Amino acid sequence: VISSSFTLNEIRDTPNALKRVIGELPRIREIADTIVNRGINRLFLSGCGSSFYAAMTGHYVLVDTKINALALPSSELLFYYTDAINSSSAVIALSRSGRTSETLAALRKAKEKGALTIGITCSKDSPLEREAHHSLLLSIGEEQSIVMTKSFSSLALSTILLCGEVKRSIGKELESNWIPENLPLAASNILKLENKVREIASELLDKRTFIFLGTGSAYPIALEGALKLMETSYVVTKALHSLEFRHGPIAAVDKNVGLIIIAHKGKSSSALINLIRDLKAQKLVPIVISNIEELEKDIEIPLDVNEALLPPVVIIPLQLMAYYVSTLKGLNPDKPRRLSKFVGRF
Ligand code: F1P
Repeated sequence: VISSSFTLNEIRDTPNALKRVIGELPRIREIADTIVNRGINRLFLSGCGSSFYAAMTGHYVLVDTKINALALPSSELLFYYTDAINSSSAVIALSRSGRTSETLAALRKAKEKGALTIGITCSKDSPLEREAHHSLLLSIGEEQSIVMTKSFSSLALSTILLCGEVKRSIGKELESNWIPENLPLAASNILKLENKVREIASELLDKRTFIFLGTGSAYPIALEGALKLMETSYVVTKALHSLEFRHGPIAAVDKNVGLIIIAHKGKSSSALINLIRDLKAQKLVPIVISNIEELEKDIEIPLDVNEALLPPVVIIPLQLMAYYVSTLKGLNPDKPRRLSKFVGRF
């Protein structure tokens, strides 16, 4: 195991990055007010790869409002949705580098169509930062790693907060368990489970396929956890909405398949408890990441806040798992084959 890995250091730096993002709340409120004052009724949340999954996390915050929020990969937004973009739309484009080709193309098209454009990026003076009508720069320290870790958590948190502030700005009260301030400490606490995650990873080295399950805001985490493992460990992975697992995919599972479920406390808790019980009855024993009291857990999520706020913290054990599966297999997660920090043309 390489001890000087960028990736590992960057995962460990997530609590600081999350503090930085929370420090941006005044700017985030300003942007949210701009969106609401413009009378926006349709919000497109967009990015590529990990940035797309970060964009997805914001969507859940607005489902109970009159704003129609839709998360799409930038390419899909560009190819199939531009006819739906007009001056009542806002496009929120996320990109660590601020240079991803599809994301920039979608942003430019949206501007042409009269939409309000918001860029969220970690890269100062990048085209995204310069060209969006309003941009939010996340100064979380350079991320050297090719795969996104603390930048994913930061982009996700900023999007969740932005959608939360949009909700507040249209006059909807945020729930009493909307406590983003608790996230940095929870991130530090979950990082203390690193040795446990490493142990779990060491038992997964012979698996050829992995299935990640999550409901609601844990679904983008399942997607990002699955992506992290593919990028670092070159295994085939799939993410599903948890209950969809029983509608077909369960047939394909055998001892070569690793099964991981993020069972977070919220609207689907009791269904998840039943699902896990049924799986165990069929001798399918998933790795359980959870903050539901009644469940036996492999990794406990040390956080009890609104479920929409969980993604930036809950992704951490999955990032560590990807890191350790990769290094224990003798691979180098700092340099995944065929990948570069961003894709510059399509
Ligand atoms: C997006 C991204 C990364 C991925 C890969 C290529 O980059 O898809 O998520 O790890 O290395 O680029 P960005 O738009 O966030 O800079």
